[in-house]
This record gives sequence, C-alpha cells and structure tokens, in this order.
Amino acid sequence: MRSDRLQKIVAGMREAGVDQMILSDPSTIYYLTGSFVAPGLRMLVLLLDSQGKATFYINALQSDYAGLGEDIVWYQDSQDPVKLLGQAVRENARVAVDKNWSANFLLRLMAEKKADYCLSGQIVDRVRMVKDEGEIAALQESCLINEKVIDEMISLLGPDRTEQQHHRLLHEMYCKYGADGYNIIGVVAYGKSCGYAHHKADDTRLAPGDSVIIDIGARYKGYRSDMTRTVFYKSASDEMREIYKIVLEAQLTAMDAVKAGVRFCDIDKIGRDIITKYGYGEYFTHRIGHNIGIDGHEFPDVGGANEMEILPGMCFSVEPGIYIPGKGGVRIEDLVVAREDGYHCFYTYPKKELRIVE
Ligand SMILES: [Mn+2]
Repeated sequence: MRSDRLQKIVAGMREAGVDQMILSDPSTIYYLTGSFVAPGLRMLVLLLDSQGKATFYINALQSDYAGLGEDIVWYQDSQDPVKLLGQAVRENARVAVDKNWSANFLLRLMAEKKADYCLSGQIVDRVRMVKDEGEIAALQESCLINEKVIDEMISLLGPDRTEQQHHRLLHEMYCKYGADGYNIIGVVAYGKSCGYAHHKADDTRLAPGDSVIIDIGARYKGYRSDMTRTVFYKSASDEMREIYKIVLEAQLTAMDAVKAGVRFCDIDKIGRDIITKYGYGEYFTHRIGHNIGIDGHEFPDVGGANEMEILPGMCFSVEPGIYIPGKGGVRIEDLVVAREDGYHCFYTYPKKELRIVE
C-alpha cells in the first residue's frame, strides 16, 4: 500500500466529513497498491475509515490478490460479501461510495446497514489529479511508445486496408513496442469520416485528397498516453490546408498558455477563440482536452466550464479540432505536464508542416 497516497485520501475524507469510504475502481486500487484487479462479478472493495484503517474484501478464490494489503477479509462463494461488509459499516456513519460501484452491491448494502450514504465525489479525483514524478515518468514512457506506433500507422497508410483493418494493426504494434495495453477505442478516420470527432472505424477506404485522423493511446506501467495527428493522402484541398493551419495555431497557442495558476477554462478559450476568429467555431464540437493518468480520461476536464486553476504536476491533453460534415476534418493532440512556470510536452512528433503521404 502506498501510504503517502492513502494518507492524502484520508485527509480528503476528513475534510469532507466522511467517516468511511468504499472504493472499488480498479484504477484507484492500482494507484494505491500498484496492482490491477479484475474481480469480474465478485465483490472486491477497499473499505477506508477516517483514521486511515484500510480493509480489503476479496473472494477467497482470488488468492492472487493476497499482496494487496495486510488487512484482507477473505470470503467464500458460499458467503454473502455484502453482509460481511455491512458488519463493518457503522450505523449512521457518513459513508462515501465510489461512483462506479455496482448497484447490485450498493442497494443491498443500503438495505443491510442504515447509514448516510453519499458519492465519494472528488475526494479521490483530487488526489489522483496531481501526478508525482514517478507517474510523470511512466506517462512519458507511454507517450514514447505511442509516437512509435503513430509513426508506423502513418507510414503504412494505403488504399489496401479499410479504417477498421488499419485500426486492427494497433494490437500487434503496441505489443511490439512494449506497451502493456492500449486504448481500443482509438480513432482511425479517412476523408468524410473525419467530419465527426469520434468516428468509429468502419469499412471506409482511403482515397486521394482524404484527411486522415489517427487518435490513439498506449498503456505503459499502468499509465495512458493519447495523441492525435492528421495527415493527408496524396493531396490536400486549399480548404483543408487552411483548416490545418487554424487548428495548429489554436493548438500551439493554447498549449503555450499552460502553466500553474492558469484556469482550465482559459486554455479552452484561447484555442476556441482562434478557431472562432477564422469562422470555424461551430465545427469545434468538443472541449479542448482532458486530464490523463491511469485512466485515459481523468478528472478534471480541460473545458469552458472548468474554472479550476492548473496545478504543477497535472497532466492533460490539448486537442482542438475542426470537423466539417461531408468533407473531412483535422485534430491535433499533444499531452503536457504543467509546471510552476510553464509546461513540458510529452511528444516531439512532427506536426508543424502539413504532411502528405503517398
Ligand atoms: Mn485525448
């Protein structure tokens, strides 16, 4: 157990007036223990109290999780784990529950023990959102793998494979470059498919003049990367060249504004104002970014509604885009870590010249 991290969460519980907390999110358990759990349908939770006591509830069949902590309550398939957990929940205590915990367990626990149940909300998020140097190093490695994969994905573009077939190459590439996983939702979009920000790869084939958006992410030592590049196949229209320039200007300008103390909404506004100034505001359909860490999208958003100030050690994407339905689109995404007086970009992969692949 990483007691420094645990202590920060416990401090957050005290501040929020929470007596006990039930954590089930595998990413949070990884954050605290360095082990990923995959309990399937069986209940696996970490019960915390505001004194710092931490107790796991784990099915005895999953004895490979014995390393998670010193204090584990093992239950058998013949026992009801919710009843056991209910015995440890204090009557009328304020009990914060992980937002992803299954209603299948929570509703039964609520019937089992009368308490003041609430969402754990941002108690854990606010600890996880500031990365330590070890986490930043893992993110950097993950990004280096991602750059190799995106380079190979771009170099292999051609008319022979559909978006979906090209997307399927990801699995082998991430294995080859040493990732321990990848974002299976990644975007590979050709031509008109780029007119929608989150296109799901289908049987579209590459044609001359197409924009190509590749938005992919690796996982390395539990930490995610995320990166988008847009290239063109054989040629690019004047309109697409113009859009590429605008998105690049928005991305570079917004990224250059990153430093501790600047608000997330200002980063979004700086990028969005540039795109709007050129008349494409309505085609930039999403927030400019998101934090990243053990999960691909973490708290908080880098968006217009988030007035939170950036703290040193926060890691997030800056990824403006313009998507023209029926025509094509451009997104450029990098990841940064905020520092006291600026930022470090995790990527050096080229973007400043529009790239045409043959
Ligand atoms: Mn992203």
